[in-house]
Amino acid sequence: MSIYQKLLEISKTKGAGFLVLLDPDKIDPKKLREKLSIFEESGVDGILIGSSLLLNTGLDGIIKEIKSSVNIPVIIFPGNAYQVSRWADAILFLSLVSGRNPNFLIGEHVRAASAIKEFNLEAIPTGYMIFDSGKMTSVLFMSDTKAIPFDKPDIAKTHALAAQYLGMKMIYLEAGSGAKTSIPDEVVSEVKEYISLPIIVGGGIKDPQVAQNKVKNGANFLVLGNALETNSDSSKLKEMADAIHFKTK
Ligand code: 1GP
Repeated sequence: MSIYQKLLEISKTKGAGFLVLLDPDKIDPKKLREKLSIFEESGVDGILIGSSLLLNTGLDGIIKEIKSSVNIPVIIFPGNAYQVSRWADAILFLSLVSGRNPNFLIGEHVRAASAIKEFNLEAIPTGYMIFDSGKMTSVLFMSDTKAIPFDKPDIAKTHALAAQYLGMKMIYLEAGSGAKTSIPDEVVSEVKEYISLPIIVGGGIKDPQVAQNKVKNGANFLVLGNALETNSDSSKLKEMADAIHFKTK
């Protein structure tokens, strides 16, 4: 079964998937294995790895280590064409459709394509949409694009639909890592009603109730990064996983 199929299955059986984003620059190698086993035990469904700006040159080694520690999918969430590794299960092949920067619509993709083929890495075409959470996030700065305002759901809907017509298999609604405010529930539900693709929501989600509301409004996957870097004890994680998987509880 492809990783994409596996993700769809998770969303179907659990109501939504809980994905954790690991930023290679913030990983403490001494604590990685322990952290990963807590993730898996607590009900995390998959690991995303990548960063808008990556300083660490050891991505391959980190992914290899993650893969040897967990049985859940390990998926690259790349900030550019250098973030490709043969050790991952798949890569979100992101096209930054909310922007008009050709480099992130097709440029980095061309640079990465031959390595993805050589590594036999599953590419999951994903329409990536950045929203304005009221703060200049790394992804917005590094991509040199404009963000969609939270109060313009029509702009969000039509971008998502265009991405669907372009053949994307998923839509990622991104408030940016460390965003002050996560994507509003109304934006999630309006996009959900307008398109037929699975929706990933990330950026600024810290609270289980906030996460659950996104699922109730149509999110198929939630991505958490920052909140788990500071607090990843197993009871908090379990609480978050239960909130996201509430349909099966
Ligand atoms: C960023 O959506 C992810 O790409 C996660 O964001 O770090 O704010 O959880 P946080």
